Amino acid sequence: MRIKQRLALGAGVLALLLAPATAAHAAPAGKHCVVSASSGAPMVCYSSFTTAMANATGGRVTDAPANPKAALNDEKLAKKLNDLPAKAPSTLAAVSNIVISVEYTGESFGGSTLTITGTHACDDFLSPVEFTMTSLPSGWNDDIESFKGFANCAAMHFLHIGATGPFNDNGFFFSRTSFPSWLDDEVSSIAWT
Ligand SMILES: [Ca+2]
Ligand SMILES: [Ca+2]
Repeated sequence: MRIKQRLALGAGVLALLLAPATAAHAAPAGKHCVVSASSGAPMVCYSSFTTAMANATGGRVTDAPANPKAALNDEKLAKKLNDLPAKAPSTLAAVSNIVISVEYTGESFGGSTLTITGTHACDDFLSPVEFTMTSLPSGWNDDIESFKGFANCAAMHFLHIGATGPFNDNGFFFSRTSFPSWLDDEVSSIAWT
């Protein structure tokens, strides 16, 4: 079994253990942003998650559910996003239009969203790390409470900027419905592998 397959099983068990009863924080509503982990282009925000996802994918996924919580429980959407790396880009899609994760301001995929794109899928190995965001875009520092990875990318969320140091959550996950209390609303950088 490859390392990341074991990781997927472990994350599933952990997700059950961490399943929250209620949202701990009131998340700002109606903001759906897209940013590249690779290009350095500025973040762009939309009022609609469907529009954000269409832009994140270069027009290849135009029918994402408007409710981002429903969207992340939608296996058809997950399959479309996970299949993006294998598809030839359309004339609209840039090479960077692969969704590697969706970050949420609320627990259990609630609240506002930050869709993060990369140039390719992640491989099956934890090392090397494919993408690193050493700080988060404006308004997103210390505001993330859950996330889901795509394109085979597992993420490690860090307490501080720089994606280094001992105070990270010590593991890569494909999805988390909540973070431990010391990292809840405290994420300041992210790495994907
Ligand atoms: Ca922090
Ligand atoms: Ca890797």
